[in-house]
Amino acid sequence: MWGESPSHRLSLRERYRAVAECLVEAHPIPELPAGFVPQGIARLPDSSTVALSLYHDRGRRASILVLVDGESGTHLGSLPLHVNGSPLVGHVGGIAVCRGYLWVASEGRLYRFKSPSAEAAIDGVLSSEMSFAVDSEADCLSSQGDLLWVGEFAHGSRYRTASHHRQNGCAAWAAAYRVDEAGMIDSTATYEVGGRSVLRPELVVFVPDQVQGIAFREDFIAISTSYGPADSRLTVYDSPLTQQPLAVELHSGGTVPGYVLDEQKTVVRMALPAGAEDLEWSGRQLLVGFEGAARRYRSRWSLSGAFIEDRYYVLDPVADALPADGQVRVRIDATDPGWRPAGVRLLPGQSLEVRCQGRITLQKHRLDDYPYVTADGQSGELRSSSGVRGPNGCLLVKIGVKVYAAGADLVIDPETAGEVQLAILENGDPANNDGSFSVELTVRNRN
Ligand SMILES: [Ca+2]
Ligand SMILES: [Ca+2]
Repeated sequence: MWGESPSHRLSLRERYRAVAECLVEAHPIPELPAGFVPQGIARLPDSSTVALSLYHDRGRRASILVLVDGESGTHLGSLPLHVNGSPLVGHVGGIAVCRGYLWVASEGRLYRFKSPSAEAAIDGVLSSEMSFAVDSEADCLSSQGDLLWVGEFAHGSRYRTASHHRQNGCAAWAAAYRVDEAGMIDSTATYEVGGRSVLRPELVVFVPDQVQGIAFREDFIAISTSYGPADSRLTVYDSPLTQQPLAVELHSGGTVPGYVLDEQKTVVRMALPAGAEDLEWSGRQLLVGFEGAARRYRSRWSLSGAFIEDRYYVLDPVADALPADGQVRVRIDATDPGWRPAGVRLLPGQSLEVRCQGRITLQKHRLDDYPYVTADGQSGELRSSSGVRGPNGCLLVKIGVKVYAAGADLVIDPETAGEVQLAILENGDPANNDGSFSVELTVRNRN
């Protein structure tokens, strides 16, 4: 009943073909028979454990965090959530891991917890001593580097967001808060919204209504939208964050940079079973949980024809949107030391091979001036950064050599992603350049 059956698998394929085609794995969500309702999802820093947050349908018991072994699907344990010694009886709509802490978004606040270990889940509770008021109901949560993205649910007049969240035809926003190395929100500026003093976000993205989950990568933003027993929708957009931002006016009078999700820039769109909730990217995989199998909804939604899903999914939805291995050849005028776009966009999970052809002699060799370049460059040997983030999210590849010889090559395996730009460090010596110098870039998909 509560577990998976072969017929279940078959009907998933029949009803949600796109999901079945990108489904990597699915494991049962624990604690549904006890009356808990799934909301948040994230992977713990050890990356093999998946955590979900659930609230209780009678609202008197502490909301819980359940830990599941991501490979076997084994339920490792359940931890009641406490705040300042009292049970957290909140909606716990989203969770994420950032700076080594587990963060829970619930009813207008972000709660910081120590990230639990599988051992800690055997008994005991998970306690938070720190929380932050944010400018929304905080219905879902995801992390992107040191940013926490807090999303909110909007629907009709019952779930209406603050007026400054509704712009450019959008019903709601997701707001980013930066977490510093000590695990504190890196913002002390506050302003008043609806009688609450909230932290000022660093940037915002305007989103449609019915958002239950939102997750950010360098290149893509994924949202899950759902309401009631109807099919949910998963939409993946090209990230608008490299565009020119709007200046969004806050209640305090200040402004914050804002971006708008562009429906024209939809990469993937697919139907999901009813009750899709919080999201999280894990590399190129996307985690999503469902609330439709909770005791609160299960029978009622079944009668309405909903597909009841009692598992969480790990999807690989952007495989088709990632470019295949490919080569680009870039000619470089060696007498011009400026930056130039290489016509390559590197995505997370990809590496870049740089192969130089032709010959170039540089006029000066002040390699010490370039912190990403080793200073012991031998003649004919390629030296470069491993890829440095530049302005507007571009990836800067500085080429620092005395002399390039044909066939010198290098693999750049960046942590980050973005447009690739190339630069020669110094002016080339015209007397020693025959103009044939070029760089061949090959993008490789890891794993
Ligand atoms: Ca929710
Ligand atoms: Ca999440």
